[in-house]
This record gives sequence, C-alpha cells and structure tokens, in this order.
Amino acid sequence: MILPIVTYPDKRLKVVSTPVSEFNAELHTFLDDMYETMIQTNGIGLAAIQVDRAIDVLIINLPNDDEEGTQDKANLLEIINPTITYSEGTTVYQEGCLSVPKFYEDVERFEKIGITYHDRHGNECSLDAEELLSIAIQHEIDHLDGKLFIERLSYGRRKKFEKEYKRMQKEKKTGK
Ligand code: QAP
Ligand code: CO
Repeated sequence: MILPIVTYPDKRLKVVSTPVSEFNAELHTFLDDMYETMIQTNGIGLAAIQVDRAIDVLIINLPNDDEEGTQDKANLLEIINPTITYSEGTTVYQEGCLSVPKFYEDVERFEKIGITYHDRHGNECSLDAEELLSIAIQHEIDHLDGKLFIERLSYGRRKKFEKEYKRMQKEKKTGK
C-alpha cells in the first residue's frame, strides 16, 4: 500500500519518534508499505515520520553505482531504533528530501559513522557507514529527532530556501 507523504511545513515532521518494542507482523507490513512508498516516489531513504508514524524506523535503498539510478531490493536496509556509536570527519553533499520536494542544497555531515540498530525481527545489528550511506543514515536519523535537512543549512542557503519556497507557494496559488 502506498502511504501519503507528509511534507514541509507540516508540524508532524517536528515530532520526536519513539523506539519500537514489538517486532510483529504489523511492523513488517508497515516496513513493506514504506518500501513501496519510497520506490513509487523515487526516494532512496524514508523515515516513518514522513508517512505519519512517529516510530524509530527508517529505510534506505541506495542506487546501484553501475547503471543510471536503478535500485535493488537486495540492498534494502531496514534500520530500527538506531544509535550512533561513533562519528568521524566532515563531508558536504547536496541533499534532497521527499518531505521537501524539489529543493536540493549542500549540507555538512559526519564523513563516517557507526550505528547499532535492530532489524525487522528485533535482532541487534551494527554497521559502519561512509560516503552516501553515512549521509543517508544521518539524514534519516535527523527525521527521527524531528529535524529536517533545511534546518542544517548555512544562513545564506536557508534564506535561499525560504525565498524559493515562497515563490513555489505563489505559483501554486496563481496556477503558475
Ligand atoms: C535522503 O532523500 C537522502 O525533492 C533521501 O522531488 C538525501 O530520497 C539520502 C526526492 C541525500 C542521501 C543523500 C526528493 C524525490 C527524494 C525530491 C530522498 C523529489 C523527489 C529524496
Ligand atoms: Co528526508
């Protein structure tokens, strides 16, 4: 089932998510729905709060690096109750977000991170991430904390976002 995406400036995106304690069939169906929704909307990462569930769940499915933008379900990461255990260095990447459609801007993040988390069965897992995976995980963990990438922009880039956002609202109203 495709779920509706909550978009900025909806206040529900500011809610802090809470840990999952039951790794049951309902959770598995929800994870499957999140995946279907993310693929349908051309996303590479999605947090539960973006489909209006304030629970510590995120999924990531990075594109294959050979062809152009194809995704393999075999590479799907389902990350539940994540904790960052270490972080190292800094890196800048032009990010986007399904909840902030059509806006992309440079954000500074840790270069490498380590996390512990649960899989869909409640097994304890750990993962060392760098490059795009590290960025994607940090972006999605921010969602669990009620935070959007636009809140991490430099002052000038945030102003640029506000301006573009206002222009888009105006275009919507006047029928462009
Ligand atoms: C988060 O972002 C992310 O504006 C996932 O019109 C960001 O999937 C991971 C998307 C940066 C790694 C690096 C955005 C789709 C998808 C849009 C997404 C849009 C259509 C964003
Ligand atoms: Co996002």
